[in-house]
Amino acid sequence: MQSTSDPARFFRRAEEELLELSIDSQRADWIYSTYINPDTEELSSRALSRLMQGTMRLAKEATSIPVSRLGPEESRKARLLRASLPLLAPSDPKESEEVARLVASMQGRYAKGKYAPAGAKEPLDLQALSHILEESRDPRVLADVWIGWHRVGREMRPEFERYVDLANRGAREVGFADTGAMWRSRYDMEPDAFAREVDRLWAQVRPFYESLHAYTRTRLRATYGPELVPEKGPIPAHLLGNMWAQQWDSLTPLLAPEASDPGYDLTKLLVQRATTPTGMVRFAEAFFVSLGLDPLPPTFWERSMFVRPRDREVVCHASAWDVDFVDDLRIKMCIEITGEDFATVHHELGHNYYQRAYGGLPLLFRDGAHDGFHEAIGDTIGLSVTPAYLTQIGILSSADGAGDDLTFLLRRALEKISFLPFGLVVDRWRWEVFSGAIGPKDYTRRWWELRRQYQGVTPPVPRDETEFDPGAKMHVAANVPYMRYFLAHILQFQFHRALLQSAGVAGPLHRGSIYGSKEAGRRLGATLEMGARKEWPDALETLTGERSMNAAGLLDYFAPLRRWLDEQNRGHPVGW
Ligand code: X8Z
Ligand code: ZN
Repeated sequence: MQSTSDPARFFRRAEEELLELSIDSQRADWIYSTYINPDTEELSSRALSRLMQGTMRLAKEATSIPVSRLGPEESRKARLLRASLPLLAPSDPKESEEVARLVASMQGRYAKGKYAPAGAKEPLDLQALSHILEESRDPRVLADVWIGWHRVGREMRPEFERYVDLANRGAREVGFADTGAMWRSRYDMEPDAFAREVDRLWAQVRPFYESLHAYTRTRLRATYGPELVPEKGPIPAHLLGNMWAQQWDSLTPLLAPEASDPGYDLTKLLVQRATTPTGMVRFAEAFFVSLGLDPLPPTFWERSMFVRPRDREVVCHASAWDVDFVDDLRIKMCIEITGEDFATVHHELGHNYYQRAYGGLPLLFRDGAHDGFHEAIGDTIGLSVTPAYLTQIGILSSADGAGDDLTFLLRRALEKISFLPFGLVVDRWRWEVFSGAIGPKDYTRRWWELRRQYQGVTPPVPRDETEFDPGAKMHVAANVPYMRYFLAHILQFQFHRALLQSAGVAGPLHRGSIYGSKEAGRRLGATLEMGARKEWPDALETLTGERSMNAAGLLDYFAPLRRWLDEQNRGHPVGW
């Protein structure tokens, strides 16, 4: 038992202990994620279990300190401590190890998932299956690949049911209604108020999404015929160029108007100039350095995983790490030389630069202002990857052509706007699961009800409860909260607009880049350094001058496309 009679001393000790447990857990998790086998699975589960138990004990002790004895920073620490992990286990060590093992096992199943489509010589992994979804226009091939991948969820189902039960009991021990309420408590407002906040933001962007959806449906109907694509109803999810229909930009060639100038193809340009995986990361680092931030430490280049190893199973889903919570920064990614991965390396380095900027704060403040900020930083930089920027750094030559504004915006909207309802659905579903509003016999049914309601998509074939389709998404299998990405997709445009302004860049938002702007870099740096020390409206104000999240930047960015889409939709039904 640590003494709680001196709050300052209690938090100093608690943070010391947590740091040690967290580093142990990170190291074990890194080894597991880059070399999946039964031993690493066991070691990482045990380290996570110890971290959960320590966190649980300290969180309980912190609540026993009378509120009147806590200074403002200490009461913030006490609040953050209770919800510092996305998973808490019951304090019984057996159950704590069990839930840690369940999550490691589900994540491992997902990472090792494979399917051999009809005619393939060998089973393909998710990356290879995803390429088929992006490139093929044969609906039978698309359905086969889609159905094949979704089998990965099946074996997880019993594990998932048990994990929900154990995780909820852990969250309840520290006073949350359930794990979903614990996740929603991380936004400096009541969990219910946060749910309303998300609805408010969705209402701002929904009409635009519906417009994009209607246009996409009309074009897909022309491609695949009225038997497959209804005039008024939802779009079959396997036709949208992505396993979860969360990002439709691979359909750009199909959806761009005939007379349009698509301009350059970033994938081709990168391949032509023989860009290496390390080279991709160097480009992203150079952007941050142009803003006045420091280059990444040598250990980043030595310890990161940039490519899929040939001889072992790894978690390929991209992630950014700070193993010692100071500057042992790393990314883990199976980089391919594509425009999509070019964006993803910027996304990941956004996490690393954030981690480094807050690395000097007390441990409990070493986090984003909220997790949507964390996800938005690298994407904000990605919005500055414009044709003018690519020309400036020599990737694009004047001969390649920058393309027209409309096609550029359409591609961006298919990448970012299509994502919004998916970003919302994953945790709307999980919040209901954790609260008990839906039970195991309704998991898959409710998943599709929500996906139909928000995204306007349907599965290629009827689904039933022998399937577990949510488990075919990494963040569900690995217990990673998802609402952060919805927030980030709105925030990044708010950030982009504000940073362009501080950089003194005028003109349309989609053409502007903050590359090389020390002033934008200062604002960004000042925000990152705040970590989670202050409530997020303070961080938002530092970055943008505003204190509430809103979609004005997003709507402004896409305004010309929005007008054009509404014109194209004239005479066609909108909605489903
Ligand atoms: O998981 C990610 C990042 C790592 S934090 C690559 N993203 C979400 C996803 O892939 O589903 C980025 C956008 C949404
Ligand atoms: Zn991320």
